[in-house]
Amino acid sequence: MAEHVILFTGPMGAGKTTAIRSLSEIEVVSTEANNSERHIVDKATTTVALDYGEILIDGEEKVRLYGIPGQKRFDFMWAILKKRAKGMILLVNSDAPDPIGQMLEFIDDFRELYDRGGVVVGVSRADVIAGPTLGDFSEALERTNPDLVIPVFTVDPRDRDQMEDVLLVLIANIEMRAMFGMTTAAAL
Ligand SMILES: Nc1nc2c(ncn2[C@@H]2O[C@H](COP(=O)(O)OP(=O)(O)OP(=O)(O)O)[C@@H](O)[C@H]2O)c(=O)[nH]1
Ligand SMILES: [Mg+2]
Repeated sequence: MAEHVILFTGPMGAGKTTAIRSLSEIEVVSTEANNSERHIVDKATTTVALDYGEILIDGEEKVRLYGIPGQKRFDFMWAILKKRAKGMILLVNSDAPDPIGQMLEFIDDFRELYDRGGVVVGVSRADVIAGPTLGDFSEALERTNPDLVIPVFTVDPRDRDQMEDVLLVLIANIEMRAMFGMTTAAAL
């Protein structure tokens, strides 16, 4: 059975845990703790280690969904989680202080997931604040990483159908790049 390992990355409050809960067909493993940084992102809990869920695509391809903690102080988990993943959904919330800067930082930090599979960007919380446009995100990507092809979408992580569309675009992208020999192998 074909299998994919996808990592959800992005800053605190972008909706990684929410997205995995929307998509997963098994009970999600979460590691939420009280958020002591409510002055930065006002929500009750934050991920301190990882999220894990699973979904079957087309009834035969198992997709393992992992989420990172957004806070940098837990970035030791980033190194562990990025080892096996072969693709990334990078969520960036429109209401982050510098959403485009955040996106570019995460692309740099998780660049190997592009090389191994592929990356899509989902801009969340676009209903909360009128932040940069999708064009602004794409232009910044093209300017800083002209060799990468990364689709950018607006997405609401609370909406299962929207998340599934983004996931299917990523999987198609990964499979296409693998078929053309454009990807590298993951470390074991
Ligand atoms: N209005 C609105 N709310 C959203 C949207 N996306 C996510 N949210 C809410 O924003 C919050 C996101 O929280 P989490 O899913 O915990 O975010 P996270 O990325 O896992 O954050 P950390 O684990 O702390 O890094 C939740 O309360 C969601 O319901 C959106 O597009 N619109
Ligand atoms: Mg989380």
